[in-house]
Amino acid sequence: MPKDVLALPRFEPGEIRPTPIRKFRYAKTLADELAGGLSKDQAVDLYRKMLGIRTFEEMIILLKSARFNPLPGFRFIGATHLSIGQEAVAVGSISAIAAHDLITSTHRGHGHSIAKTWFAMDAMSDGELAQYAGLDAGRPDLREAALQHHLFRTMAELLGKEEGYCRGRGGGMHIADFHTGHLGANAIVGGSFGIAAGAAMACDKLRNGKVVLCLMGDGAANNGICHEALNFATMTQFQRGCPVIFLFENNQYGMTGQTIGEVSGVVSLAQRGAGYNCVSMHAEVVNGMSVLAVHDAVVRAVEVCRMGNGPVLLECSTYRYMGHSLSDQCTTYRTREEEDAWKAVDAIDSYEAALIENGILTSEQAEAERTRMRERIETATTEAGHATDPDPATIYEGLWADTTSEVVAPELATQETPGEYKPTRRDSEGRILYRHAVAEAIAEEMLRDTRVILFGEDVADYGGAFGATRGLLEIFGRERVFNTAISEACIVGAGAGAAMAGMRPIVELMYIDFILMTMDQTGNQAAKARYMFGGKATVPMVIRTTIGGGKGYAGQHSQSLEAICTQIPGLKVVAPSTAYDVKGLLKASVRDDNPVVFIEHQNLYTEKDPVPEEDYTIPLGRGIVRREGTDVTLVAYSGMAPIAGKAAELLAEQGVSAEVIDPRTLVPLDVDLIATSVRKTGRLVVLSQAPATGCFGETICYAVQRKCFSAMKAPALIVGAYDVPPPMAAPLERENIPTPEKVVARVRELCAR
Ligand SMILES: Cc1ncc(C[n+]2csc(CCOP(=O)(O)OP(=O)(O)O)c2C)c(N)n1
Ligand SMILES: [Mg+2]
Repeated sequence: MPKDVLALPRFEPGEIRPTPIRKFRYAKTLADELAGGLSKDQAVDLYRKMLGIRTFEEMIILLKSARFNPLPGFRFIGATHLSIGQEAVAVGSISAIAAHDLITSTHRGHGHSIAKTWFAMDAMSDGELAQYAGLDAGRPDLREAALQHHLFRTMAELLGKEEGYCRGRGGGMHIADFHTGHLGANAIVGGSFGIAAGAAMACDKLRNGKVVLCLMGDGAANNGICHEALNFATMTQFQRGCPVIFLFENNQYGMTGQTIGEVSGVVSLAQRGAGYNCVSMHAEVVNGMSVLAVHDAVVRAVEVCRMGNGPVLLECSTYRYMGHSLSDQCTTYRTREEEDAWKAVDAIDSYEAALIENGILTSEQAEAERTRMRERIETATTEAGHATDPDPATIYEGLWADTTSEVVAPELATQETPGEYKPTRRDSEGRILYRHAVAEAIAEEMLRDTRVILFGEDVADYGGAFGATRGLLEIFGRERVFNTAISEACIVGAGAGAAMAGMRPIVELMYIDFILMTMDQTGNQAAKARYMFGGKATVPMVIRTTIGGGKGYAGQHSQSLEAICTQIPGLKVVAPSTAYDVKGLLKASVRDDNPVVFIEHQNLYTEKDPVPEEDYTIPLGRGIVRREGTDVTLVAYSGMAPIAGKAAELLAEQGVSAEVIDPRTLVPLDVDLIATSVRKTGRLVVLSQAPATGCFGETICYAVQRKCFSAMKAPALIVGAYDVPPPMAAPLERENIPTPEKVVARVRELCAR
């Protein structure tokens, strides 16, 4: 499919002038806003919410020092990243988005989570609110009680209680409330950029009109995923711009490193917008100490996004009054003079003064607001302190989604495609190639469910580096099959974000070696979201990747890194060895509501076997006996499975009867199938293309020995690669990867014991 823009040689001299970036353009006063339609109630509401955040965080200081009298002896153990001083950013920005819009947040995110759910509750009807907060809809103080409930659940999460928003699995640094559009705080600096970009892309593709507000620290602006996500969101190929607002809450410091003036070369983070698209991402620098200025900027940003012209980059200039955490006394890296200068323009004090000046509140009323807020927070904290500790017996709860998309609503099925779908032509024995099974599985799933999309490097026109997705662009068009930049971290992060926002993405990482570029997004984000957020997030995504080896591609293109994935709870890992299994397992992976790492083997792409044209799935977690035997059990998956088959043939010639098992799925692992076999044969040999030390075979051996140690006639054995990076030279590489002959030799030694 030809690209829209030809890449012709063009050498005309000239200048490229970035669109100017405005700063501090908001020039109105509260009086102007009141004259322009801001109601008195709305004006007070902004004040109340900023007070709510500050008072909440002042309570954390009190708790940390164990001086909150209603909870004598209480030990606060969680993180203490406070946003005191920055309240105008949380309230100003979240007041400007709609209740159904989404946010992502940071380790300093109490304010974001308090504001997001509070504003969302304001927008609920009495019935909705009563249901959400578990209250009686008829009670006269419903809204006040719901607020109290919200503050309680937030504090309960910080204290690690069952009633907390994430059942005490996440704590303050990972608080989320999917019901009100809060996709989660993130303790990895920059961890949410890709998620926000992907969620925004999904909102656009789902045409649900939602905008994503990605709240980030200034320090995060220098993290690699920031660059990848800003580029992802501005890709020219998106016909409608990605509806995401990247909002840098510039409190001047990372932990202690100064963002402007020390650890970056720009004078403003908004300047970065010029590096990403021709409109400088509509970037602006905003006064983050003015709730009205932040509100104004985000209202305009939302408009840009809803018009299909996003993304937008905003930098809100603000300051954190406290240290990075309560263990930081701020004595080494900033001055008292600097702190005082910011406190003199305090967001709450200055706004309160404006409210009084404009006759919205008297100073007595303002004082009463402050007192009332303290009472609310004290009540919420006391109740949270006495809330339920999670039962250790529930430790696994929330890890896996036990649902699938087996049944798809008819309106979600693909009605029309730009091109025609035809199943791959079979040979006379009904066989197709392993790589054709990949494309067929994806096509079938995309037809049955419009939420399934495919993206990654070169997957569209070229069909991926190994041709496994060839033809899908022609059938489904660029809206659903598209290339991304070479941004592995963001490919996975955007997949996770899109999944959290309602799609079912399949993303591709060309080689499993590159998964190391994505480990935060794969291991800390996609894998952990569900558990950390108390079992509420659903992340139905498939990360397709490949193992190579045997082609002289050496250390960075030949590894077998599946154990890196199996080590992280929350990821399912699948590694098929036949075309039949590829189709059935890939389709099951797409339907699974958990993130699945689906590992294909490059050397098997051109192998053929019979694959039905019909729709079928193979349940994840079920292995298969490839060959029956009585003397030894050989376990092998992916590229090692055919090696095990060959070894079994050679062993048979020598009078040794080997049973061959292909687990097909590594997580969950079909331990029972292997243990049943080992009980019969008494011997276990696992083949591993990965270096033997730390390989997934070790996990298999341990799991099986735990089940049937007494039936074993010899210790379990791994025939694996050496503990070296894969070497390039053919003799070295041949030596490194297990061969049938090597397996035979080791099995014979084992049987002779
Ligand atoms: C990837 C990563 N690196 C380092 C840290 C340790 N750390 C936690 S917060 C922080 C500073 C973040 O600065 P910024 O993004 O400006 O947010 P702020 O703390 O100012 O709100 C650091 C270095 C981390 N959590 N994650
Ligand atoms: Mg900062």
